Amino acid sequence: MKMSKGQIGRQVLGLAVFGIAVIAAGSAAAELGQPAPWEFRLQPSASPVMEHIEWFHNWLLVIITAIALFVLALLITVMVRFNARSNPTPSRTTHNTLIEVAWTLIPVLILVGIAVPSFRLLFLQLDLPKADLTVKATGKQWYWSYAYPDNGKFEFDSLLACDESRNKCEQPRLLAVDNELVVPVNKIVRVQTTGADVIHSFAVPAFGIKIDAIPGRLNETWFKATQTGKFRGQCSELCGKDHAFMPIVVHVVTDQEFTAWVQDAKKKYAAAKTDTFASVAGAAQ
Ligand SMILES: [Cu+2]
Repeated sequence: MKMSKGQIGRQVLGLAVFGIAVIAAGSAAAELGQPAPWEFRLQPSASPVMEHIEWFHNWLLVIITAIALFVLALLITVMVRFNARSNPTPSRTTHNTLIEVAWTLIPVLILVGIAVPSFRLLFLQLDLPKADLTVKATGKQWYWSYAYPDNGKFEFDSLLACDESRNKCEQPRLLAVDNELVVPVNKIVRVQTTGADVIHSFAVPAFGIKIDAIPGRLNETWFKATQTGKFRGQCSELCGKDHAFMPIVVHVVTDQEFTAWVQDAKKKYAAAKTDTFASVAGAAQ
């Protein structure tokens, strides 16, 4: 099928309009703590670590865009100015000290410009600040159990809610649970993860955390939620047939709400499993 210039123009215009619409929808639909249709950017951040990740992501985007444009410009120059027709007798130059020093030094400087903020981010993620609260998340086939070792030692299971069709549920499909992990706002929460059967992974995009939950090991990460609300994540390690059905919901509340919730939770989940707390205490030593 042959297309006229006008038809091609209209198709290109159509694609451009579609592209802009997708970008606009992606940014407009961004909702705190959960994914949105057509979203292609990072979820809005709600923790200092995620803010840093977002900044680093944007910084890398600037660098790679500049490099790609520079290489493209070099390629076009070579193709246009130095092809056999426009440049029939090529120069026989083999060395240029200035250019050789430049193409060694500039990439080194670019790498240093990437490495410094990258290490700073790694330290921020891995160097746990003094925690106000510890929660232990145990990945199980296929749900999470949460334990609160310092707030009265209780533990409960968090199972998928709303697993029927989307119409029957007010909450986002496959991202809602019956018992949410509740934490106070602006407090440093240490998350310890382990697996009861196979490897799972505890991930909440808005907090910038993703950490494997491995049987026989206790992994640690931390977050400080800077806003109240519900923040949703999913198990991020293929862990079996219901891997897609073990979401994570962190409900961030005010201090007073948290204290009240702990009082209720202690009664509700009174049958705490002592072995869980023994392992948390053992790992802390
Ligand atoms: Cu899992």
